[in-house]
Amino acid sequence: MAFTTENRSQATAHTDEEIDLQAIASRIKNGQITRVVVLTGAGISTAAGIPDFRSPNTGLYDKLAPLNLPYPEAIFHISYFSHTPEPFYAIAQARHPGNLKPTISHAFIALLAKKNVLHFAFTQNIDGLEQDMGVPVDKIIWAHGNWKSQHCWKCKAEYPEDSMKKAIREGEVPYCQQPECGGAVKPNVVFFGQSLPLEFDEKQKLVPEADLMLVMGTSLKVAPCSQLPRLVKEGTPRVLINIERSGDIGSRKEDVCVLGSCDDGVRKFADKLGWRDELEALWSSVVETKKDDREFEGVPSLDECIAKAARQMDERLKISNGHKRMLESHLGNKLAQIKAKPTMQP
Ligand code: CNA
Repeated sequence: MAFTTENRSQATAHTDEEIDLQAIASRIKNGQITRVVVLTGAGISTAAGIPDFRSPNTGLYDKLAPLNLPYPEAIFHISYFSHTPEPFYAIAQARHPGNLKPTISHAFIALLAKKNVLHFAFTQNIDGLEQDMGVPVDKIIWAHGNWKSQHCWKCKAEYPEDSMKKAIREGEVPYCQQPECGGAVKPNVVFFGQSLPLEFDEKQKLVPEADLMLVMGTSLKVAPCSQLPRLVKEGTPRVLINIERSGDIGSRKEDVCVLGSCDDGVRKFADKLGWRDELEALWSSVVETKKDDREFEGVPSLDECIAKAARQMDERLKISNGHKRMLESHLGNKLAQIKAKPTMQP
């Protein structure tokens, strides 16, 4: 990214990325940047204890191997869920955000709103931690939905919150209570193969209005959110804070890639903005007061849930193989009896 040569010569001890971030921070402070559009993904919540999808070894897709799914994404695909919801609910208790607290990266988005520079935020996350952190609900879209409500995937009837929590806590599939339906209940998260909320199309029109786009904690591999950074006008800076490079960020001269953890990245950005103390105070005030959801006390870890589900699926497979062998032998005996008995022939 090329800002002024003055910026660069003033801070020769700093990396290019720090100089660029400082230049952007100065433009926010002096009011040249007032419309920040944020796009976030699973990487802003890994520090809260929720694994992302694709990080090697720690990501959910690698952890799901013992379940022998047709492919890892199947657990979140609507066509797989519609006939086999068990694996989703087997791990749901460990992924439910009941007892999780927002990270300082969530707090940074809330602070942008407090400073009146948050134009709009798009999150692909379903944990709802932005809301817990106080990001105003009219400034954010949960593009992939969240866990805060649920309905039957088949007849779309609402399902009570307390029954849902009980099912998740026990690792059981909740079924619709409507007469003659019996469909599996699904939290209102968008599965692969489902449409995004209707307002997504409307909200994405806000992206070209941005005078800064901040992308955090996403591999930019899931469409259509992965396409949002391309809607930013040429000449407008895009800042990526992520462990690795993602999407096409870095391909434009105005792009800044701050590689490393999201929490370190936002702290660095807040230092340059002179907002660090305010950021830490805002975060602590929420984290210290957020009450644990007692329903989720002592739930097993994700690894324990996966190991248990793998054992159960193995058991079921043995049972269904047993049934198959029993049926085969039963049919074999019947056929032998039929062959042995003379039947009436014309
Ligand atoms: P992803 O494809 O797993 O990518 C995550 C990205 O974040 C990767 O590039 C990682 O390198 C990076 N990353 C991980 N931890 C950190 C960290 N601490 N600091 C900086 N970078 C980090 O996930 P995406 O969000 O890109 O994919 C979109 C999917 C993920 C959506 O459908 C979500 O619903 C889904 N998801 C959501 C959650 C959640 O709600 N917390 C968790 C897991 C997956």
